[in-house]
Amino acid sequence: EDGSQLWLRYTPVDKHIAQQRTISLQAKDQTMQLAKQELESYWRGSSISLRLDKKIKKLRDGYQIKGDGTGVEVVAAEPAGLLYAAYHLLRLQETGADIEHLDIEEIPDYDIRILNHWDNLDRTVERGYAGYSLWKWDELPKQLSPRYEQYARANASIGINATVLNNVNASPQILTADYLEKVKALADAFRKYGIKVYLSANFSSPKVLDGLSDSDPLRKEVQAWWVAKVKEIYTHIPDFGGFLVKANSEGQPGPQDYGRTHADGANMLADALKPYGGVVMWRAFVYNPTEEDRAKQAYQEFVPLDGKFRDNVIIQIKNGPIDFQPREPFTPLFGAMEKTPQMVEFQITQEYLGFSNHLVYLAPLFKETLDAETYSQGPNSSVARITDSSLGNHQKTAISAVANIGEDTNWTGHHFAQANWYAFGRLAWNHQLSSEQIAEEWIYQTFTDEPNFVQPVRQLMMDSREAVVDYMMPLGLHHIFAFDHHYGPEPWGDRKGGRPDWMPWYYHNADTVGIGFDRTKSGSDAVSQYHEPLRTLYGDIKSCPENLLLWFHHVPWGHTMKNGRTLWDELCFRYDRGVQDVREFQKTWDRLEQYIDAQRFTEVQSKLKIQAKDAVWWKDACLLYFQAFSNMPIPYELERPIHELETLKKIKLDMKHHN
Ligand code: BDP
Repeated sequence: EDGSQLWLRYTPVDKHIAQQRTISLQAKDQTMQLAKQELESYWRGSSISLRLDKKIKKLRDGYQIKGDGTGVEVVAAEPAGLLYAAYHLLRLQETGADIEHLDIEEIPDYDIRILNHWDNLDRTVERGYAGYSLWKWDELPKQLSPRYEQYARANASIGINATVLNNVNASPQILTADYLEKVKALADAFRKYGIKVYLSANFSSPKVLDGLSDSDPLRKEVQAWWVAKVKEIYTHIPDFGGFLVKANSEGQPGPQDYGRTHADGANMLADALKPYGGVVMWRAFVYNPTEEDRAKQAYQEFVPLDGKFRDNVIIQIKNGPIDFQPREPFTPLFGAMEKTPQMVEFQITQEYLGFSNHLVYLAPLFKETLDAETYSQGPNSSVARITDSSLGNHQKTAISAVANIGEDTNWTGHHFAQANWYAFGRLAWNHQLSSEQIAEEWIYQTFTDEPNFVQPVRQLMMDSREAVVDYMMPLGLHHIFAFDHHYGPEPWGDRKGGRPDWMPWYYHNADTVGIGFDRTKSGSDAVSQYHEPLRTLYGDIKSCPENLLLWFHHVPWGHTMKNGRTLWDELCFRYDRGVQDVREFQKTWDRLEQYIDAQRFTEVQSKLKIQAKDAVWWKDACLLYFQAFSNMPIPYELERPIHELETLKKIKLDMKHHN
């Protein structure tokens, strides 16, 4: 067991069973045929009839399943719906549900459920920790790796229906005729699994690829270039999804290079895509090294543009206002642009969460954002309801996440990182599913249904996100990572001449008085970007949730926390708790050896050792460094540091990210 099968470890049904039941379908469509094939190979229940009824439009690409004990009837309005139903039936079977008596209707919460690959054309993956890119550009379009189809199947099995193939820091080359041939080959391989291909577009492409004097979106020549390019793409790929764009952000080109707005840029691309039904996902991840708090900048830049975007533009917004930290409040831009479709961008790849070394189950993090109340239209205005179009009436809804997939045999580097890919797909389909349920389904299908294994592993997964928050950045601390690679701690980090908003001190502000970022009215006033009652709740040190305290406040070391401890003591306890949690994960895991295969058992065991060491590294580095400001002892009942701060400061990791 090397993890290559992911959660798709179905055993083929024996001939005897197969002869006793039929899977019937009247259709030639290849997606529907695939649904039939999957059931023929693996379904152990009674006969199934699969039917397409285009009239039941409300189902979109969902399905209805009815089973009365003698047979199962599946209806969908689109071919992909039948495929998703087939995988749902197999999921029920593999998780031990009753597969004969069924009365199910499932309609996905989002139209576009999309992975963002940060894959470069040289096959390095930005912030990727599972080896090189899956896409073998040099072999394409002639040679097709078998993994393309396996990848598509895995996605389809959890309802993911779209993928952006290349990095948001996009090479213009992806839009050349040569590369479009290669992209077409991938699109062709994915199509029957219901997956549409999208591309990240470099805003300067007209200038770089065809020598136009500039890429000004208001110039006719530039607009015509995009119209022609889009036409070329659609002749290759008639169901092409559209563009994802990172513009005027971290050095990427964009409309502002020509004094134009994000809306001008997005609309030019949207107009070119419109005749084909394509969409533009325009990222709101923008910030500059100015006097203004980085956390406020996306809101300041985008809110004034509300109502100015074409209806096939969706603003893609990271879950938190800074950058995929272990914990952030939701980005206040959600719910602040009533006339503009918005989508969440999560990060499945663990850039800030221990790469593929740490076991961190991300469903609770995803749900924390989706369930977050924005109060934009009073109560019941969660991020989920804003983005799934329950509030407002948007043409197409979407949800995205940066993939953690690479060439590694087990796809994601850590066996448990597969669960985060799985969880994203399941939540994109139904954001009401609980993290526990998703974890449990995944464990059943990936490992075993043995309750003595399922229960403790589910608990371990559920505890893992709080553990990483505790040993890295408790109480609202953020971005105190080592420069650039973002793996280990570097709260002391400072680069001469470097951008302040990339330096840890910018975020923690530790001094002899206290620690934390004052985002209240007396500070950067980022709290004011939130609707009431959040503005008041976050803005008052007495009511601010403690897990976000240092995000919103600069708090004196001696401040009394809810449990009576001082802030300093509580910080020490949290770091220590994170370390103890990982130690517990190790004990839990070691007890489970008898239930699973040796390979995956030992591989996870070794990763937990790294995680335990890293947790102590984080704790010692942060506490020893902050102690120089607090001047208080680490509470004596806690384990003592085992590192010297000066030694930790010298650690240099060879973990340059590929950019
Ligand atoms: C940050 C990454 C950087 C990405 C950037 C982005 O450090 O590599 O290019 O986000 O999302 O998290 O554009």
